[in-house]
Amino acid sequence: MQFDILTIFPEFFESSLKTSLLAKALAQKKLSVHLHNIRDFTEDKHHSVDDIPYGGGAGMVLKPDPVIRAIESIPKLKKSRSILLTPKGALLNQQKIVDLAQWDQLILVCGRYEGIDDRVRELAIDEEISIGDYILNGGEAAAVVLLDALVRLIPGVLGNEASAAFDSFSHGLLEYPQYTRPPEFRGLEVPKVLLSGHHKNIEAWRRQEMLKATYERRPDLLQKAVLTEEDETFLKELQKEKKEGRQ
Ligand code: 6GU
Repeated sequence: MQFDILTIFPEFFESSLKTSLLAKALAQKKLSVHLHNIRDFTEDKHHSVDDIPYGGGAGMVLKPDPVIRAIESIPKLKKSRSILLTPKGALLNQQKIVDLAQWDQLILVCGRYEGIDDRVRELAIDEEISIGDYILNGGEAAAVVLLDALVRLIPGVLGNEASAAFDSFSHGLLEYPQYTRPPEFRGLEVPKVLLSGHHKNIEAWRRQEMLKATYERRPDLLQKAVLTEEDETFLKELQKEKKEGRQ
Protein backbone atom coordinates (compact mmCIF):
# COMPACT_ATOMS: atom_id res chain seq x y z
CA MET A 1 0.00 0.00 0.00
CA GLN A 2 1.28 3.45 -0.91
CA PHE A 3 0.53 6.70 0.86
CA ASP A 4 1.21 10.13 -0.61
CA ILE A 5 0.82 12.79 2.05
CA LEU A 6 0.47 16.47 1.15
CA THR A 7 1.32 18.78 4.01
CA ILE A 8 3.05 22.02 4.88
CA PHE A 9 4.65 20.18 7.86
CA PRO A 10 6.33 17.02 6.53
CA GLU A 11 8.45 16.85 9.70
CA PHE A 12 5.25 16.14 11.67
CA PHE A 13 5.42 12.53 10.38
CA GLU A 14 9.06 11.75 11.21
CA SER A 15 8.72 10.12 14.62
CA SER A 16 5.60 8.12 13.69
CA LEU A 17 7.27 6.67 10.61
CA LYS A 18 10.33 5.69 12.67
CA THR A 19 8.31 3.88 15.33
CA SER A 20 6.91 0.41 15.89
CA LEU A 21 4.62 -1.17 13.32
CA LEU A 22 4.82 1.69 10.82
CA ALA A 23 8.63 1.46 10.77
CA LYS A 24 8.44 -2.32 10.43
CA ALA A 25 5.97 -2.16 7.52
CA LEU A 26 8.16 0.43 5.76
CA ALA A 27 11.30 -1.68 6.25
CA GLN A 28 9.47 -4.76 4.89
CA LYS A 29 8.26 -2.69 1.92
CA LYS A 30 4.68 -3.63 2.72
CA LEU A 31 4.02 0.09 2.97
CA SER A 32 5.52 3.13 1.29
CA VAL A 33 4.98 6.73 2.37
CA HIS A 34 5.87 9.71 0.21
CA LEU A 35 5.74 13.11 1.88
CA HIS A 36 5.06 16.08 -0.39
CA ASN A 37 5.68 19.56 0.96
CA ILE A 38 2.94 21.82 -0.44
CA ARG A 39 5.32 24.77 -0.14
CA ASP A 40 7.58 23.17 -2.78
CA PHE A 41 4.77 23.71 -5.29
CA THR A 42 4.39 27.46 -4.80
CA GLU A 43 5.49 29.67 -7.67
CA ASP A 44 5.48 33.12 -6.05
CA LYS A 45 8.53 34.85 -4.65
CA HIS A 46 7.57 34.34 -1.00
CA HIS A 47 6.48 30.71 -1.37
CA SER A 48 3.18 31.50 0.31
CA VAL A 49 0.78 28.61 0.80
CA ASP A 50 -2.06 30.65 2.30
CA ASP A 51 -4.00 33.87 1.77
CA ILE A 52 -6.82 35.87 3.39
CA PRO A 53 -10.39 34.60 2.91
CA TYR A 54 -12.67 36.23 0.32
CA GLY A 55 -15.62 37.77 2.13
CA GLY A 56 -13.53 38.53 5.19
CA GLY A 57 -13.20 36.75 8.50
CA ALA A 58 -10.48 35.48 10.77
CA GLY A 59 -7.59 33.25 9.77
CA MET A 60 -5.99 32.21 6.54
CA VAL A 61 -7.02 29.84 3.76
CA LEU A 62 -4.75 27.38 1.94
CA LYS A 63 -4.34 28.55 -1.65
CA PRO A 64 -5.60 26.18 -4.35
CA ASP A 65 -2.74 26.32 -6.86
CA PRO A 66 0.13 24.77 -4.84
CA VAL A 67 -2.15 22.02 -3.50
CA ILE A 68 -3.49 21.15 -6.96
CA ARG A 69 0.01 21.23 -8.46
CA ALA A 70 1.25 18.93 -5.68
CA ILE A 71 -1.59 16.45 -6.30
CA GLU A 72 -0.96 16.53 -10.06
CA SER A 73 2.75 15.85 -9.55
CA ILE A 74 2.05 12.46 -7.93
CA PRO A 75 2.21 9.43 -10.25
CA LYS A 76 -1.13 7.63 -9.83
CA LEU A 77 -1.43 3.89 -9.28
CA LYS A 78 -4.44 2.07 -10.74
CA LYS A 79 -6.46 1.86 -7.54
CA SER A 80 -5.87 5.36 -6.20
CA ARG A 81 -8.06 7.50 -3.96
CA SER A 82 -7.59 11.09 -2.80
CA ILE A 83 -8.76 12.04 0.68
CA LEU A 84 -9.05 15.44 2.30
CA LEU A 85 -8.64 15.39 6.08
CA THR A 86 -11.07 17.90 7.49
CA PRO A 87 -13.47 18.22 10.45
CA LYS A 88 -16.24 18.48 7.81
CA GLY A 89 -15.54 14.94 6.59
CA ALA A 90 -17.36 11.67 7.30
CA LEU A 91 -16.49 10.30 10.75
CA LEU A 92 -13.78 7.63 10.63
CA ASN A 93 -14.55 4.16 11.99
CA GLN A 94 -13.11 0.64 11.66
CA GLN A 95 -15.39 -0.21 8.72
CA LYS A 96 -14.02 2.79 6.81
CA ILE A 97 -10.46 1.62 7.62
CA VAL A 98 -11.32 -1.83 6.20
CA ASP A 99 -12.77 -0.20 3.06
CA LEU A 100 -9.71 2.02 2.59
CA ALA A 101 -7.36 -0.96 2.93
CA GLN A 102 -8.61 -2.14 -0.49
CA TRP A 103 -6.90 0.75 -2.34
CA ASP A 104 -3.32 0.56 -3.63
CA GLN A 105 -2.67 4.28 -3.13
CA LEU A 106 -4.15 6.84 -0.77
CA ILE A 107 -3.37 10.49 -1.40
CA LEU A 108 -3.92 12.29 1.91
CA VAL A 109 -4.33 16.05 1.77
CA CYS A 110 -3.80 17.68 5.17
CA GLY A 111 -5.86 20.83 5.59
CA ARG A 112 -4.54 23.66 7.78
CA TYR A 113 -5.48 27.12 9.01
CA GLU A 114 -9.16 28.01 8.76
CA GLY A 115 -9.55 25.79 5.73
CA ILE A 116 -8.56 25.07 2.19
CA ASP A 117 -9.89 26.77 -0.95
CA ASP A 118 -13.01 24.75 -1.78
CA ARG A 119 -12.03 24.38 -5.43
CA VAL A 120 -9.36 21.85 -4.35
CA ARG A 121 -12.17 19.61 -3.09
CA GLU A 122 -14.15 20.05 -6.30
CA LEU A 123 -11.22 19.42 -8.62
CA ALA A 124 -9.17 16.74 -6.94
CA ILE A 125 -10.78 15.11 -3.87
CA ASP A 126 -12.64 11.79 -3.88
CA GLU A 127 -13.73 11.87 -0.24
CA GLU A 128 -13.40 13.80 3.01
CA ILE A 129 -12.67 12.24 6.38
CA SER A 130 -12.76 13.53 9.97
CA ILE A 131 -11.38 11.60 12.96
CA GLY A 132 -13.81 13.02 15.53
CA ASP A 133 -15.94 15.90 16.67
CA TYR A 134 -13.21 18.27 17.78
CA ILE A 135 -10.94 20.70 15.97
CA LEU A 136 -7.28 19.95 15.29
CA ASN A 137 -4.81 22.53 14.06
CA GLY A 138 -4.48 20.55 10.87
CA GLY A 139 -5.06 17.23 9.18
CA GLU A 140 -1.56 15.88 9.96
CA ALA A 141 -2.52 14.19 13.24
CA ALA A 142 -5.54 12.69 11.47
CA ALA A 143 -3.31 11.37 8.67
CA VAL A 144 -1.13 9.61 11.27
CA VAL A 145 -4.29 8.08 12.79
CA LEU A 146 -5.33 6.76 9.36
CA LEU A 147 -1.85 5.34 8.68
CA ASP A 148 -1.64 3.73 12.11
CA ALA A 149 -5.05 2.05 11.79
CA LEU A 150 -4.47 0.96 8.17
CA VAL A 151 -1.04 -0.59 8.69
CA ARG A 152 -2.60 -3.13 11.07
CA LEU A 153 -4.66 -4.51 8.17
CA ILE A 154 -1.78 -4.98 5.70
CA PRO A 155 -1.17 -8.74 5.44
CA GLY A 156 2.03 -9.83 7.18
CA VAL A 157 2.54 -6.64 9.23
CA LEU A 158 1.00 -7.67 12.55
CA GLY A 159 3.05 -10.38 14.26
CA ASN A 160 -0.08 -12.33 15.05
CA GLU A 161 -2.32 -12.37 11.96
CA ALA A 162 -5.25 -13.25 14.17
CA SER A 163 -5.11 -10.11 16.28
CA ALA A 164 -6.55 -7.58 13.81
CA ALA A 165 -9.57 -9.78 13.18
CA PHE A 166 -10.25 -10.12 16.90
CA ASP A 167 -9.78 -6.47 17.80
CA SER A 168 -12.48 -4.45 19.45
CA PHE A 169 -14.70 -3.02 16.74
CA SER A 170 -13.91 -5.83 14.32
CA HIS A 171 -16.52 -7.89 16.13
CA GLY A 172 -18.38 -4.84 17.43
CA LEU A 173 -17.68 -5.38 21.14
CA LEU A 174 -15.18 -3.79 23.51
CA GLU A 175 -12.25 -5.93 24.67
CA TYR A 176 -12.11 -8.07 27.82
CA PRO A 177 -9.58 -6.99 30.50
CA GLN A 178 -6.03 -8.31 30.13
CA TYR A 179 -3.54 -9.28 32.85
CA THR A 180 0.07 -10.37 32.91
CA ARG A 181 2.40 -11.41 35.74
CA PRO A 182 2.52 -11.09 38.70
CA PRO A 183 -0.65 -12.94 39.81
CA GLU A 184 -1.08 -10.49 42.70
CA PHE A 185 -0.15 -6.81 42.49
CA ARG A 186 -0.70 -4.32 45.35
CA GLY A 187 -3.41 -6.53 46.77
CA LEU A 188 -5.24 -7.00 43.47
CA GLU A 189 -5.49 -10.55 42.13
CA VAL A 190 -5.76 -11.74 38.55
CA PRO A 191 -9.19 -13.38 38.08
CA LYS A 192 -8.80 -17.04 39.11
CA VAL A 193 -10.32 -18.41 35.89
CA LEU A 194 -7.39 -17.04 33.86
CA LEU A 195 -4.92 -19.11 35.92
CA SER A 196 -7.05 -22.27 35.65
CA GLY A 197 -5.83 -23.43 32.25
CA HIS A 198 -9.46 -24.31 31.49
CA HIS A 199 -9.80 -22.90 27.97
CA LYS A 200 -13.57 -23.24 27.66
CA ASN A 201 -14.13 -21.38 30.93
CA ILE A 202 -11.61 -18.70 30.00
CA GLU A 203 -13.35 -18.16 26.66
CA ALA A 204 -16.76 -17.91 28.35
CA TRP A 205 -15.43 -15.48 30.99
CA ARG A 206 -13.83 -13.28 28.31
CA ARG A 207 -17.03 -13.18 26.25
CA GLN A 208 -19.02 -12.11 29.31
CA GLU A 209 -16.46 -9.42 30.17
CA MET A 210 -16.72 -8.08 26.60
CA LEU A 211 -20.49 -7.95 26.87
CA LYS A 212 -20.29 -6.27 30.31
CA ALA A 213 -17.79 -3.63 29.16
CA THR A 214 -19.81 -2.85 26.04
CA TYR A 215 -23.11 -2.75 27.96
CA GLU A 216 -21.68 -0.39 30.59
CA ARG A 217 -19.53 1.90 28.39
CA ARG A 218 -20.84 1.77 24.82
CA PRO A 219 -24.37 0.35 24.77
CA ASP A 220 -24.80 1.92 21.31
CA LEU A 221 -22.39 -0.71 19.90
CA LEU A 222 -24.68 -3.57 20.99
CA GLN A 223 -27.23 -2.70 18.28
CA LYS A 224 -24.80 -3.71 15.54
CA ALA A 225 -22.82 -6.48 17.29
CA VAL A 226 -23.31 -10.09 16.23
CA LEU A 227 -24.72 -11.77 19.35
CA THR A 228 -25.50 -15.40 20.16
CA GLU A 229 -28.56 -16.49 22.09
CA GLU A 230 -26.28 -17.04 25.09
CA ASP A 231 -25.02 -13.44 24.76
CA GLU A 232 -28.61 -12.15 24.70
CA THR A 233 -29.46 -14.13 27.85
CA PHE A 234 -26.39 -12.76 29.62
CA LEU A 235 -27.26 -9.18 28.59
CA LYS A 236 -30.80 -9.60 29.91
CA GLU A 237 -29.32 -10.70 33.24
CA LEU A 238 -27.08 -7.62 33.30
CA GLN A 239 -30.09 -5.43 32.59
CA LYS A 240 -32.06 -7.08 35.40
CA GLU A 241 -29.15 -6.65 37.85
CA LYS A 242 -28.88 -2.98 36.93
CA LYS A 243 -32.61 -2.41 37.48
CA GLU A 244 -32.54 -4.22 40.83
CA GLY A 245 -29.44 -2.28 41.84
CA ARG A 246 -31.33 0.96 41.28
CA GLN A 247 -34.29 0.01 43.46
CL1 6GU B 1 -9.21 15.41 9.71
N1 6GU B 1 -8.75 17.87 10.59
C1 6GU B 1 -8.88 18.86 11.48
N2 6GU B 1 -8.27 20.01 11.26
N3 6GU B 1 -9.59 18.75 12.59
C2 6GU B 1 -10.17 17.58 12.80
C3 6GU B 1 -10.08 16.49 11.92
C4 6GU B 1 -9.35 16.68 10.79
N4 6GU B 1 -10.79 15.47 12.41
C5 6GU B 1 -11.28 15.91 13.55
N5 6GU B 1 -10.93 17.16 13.81
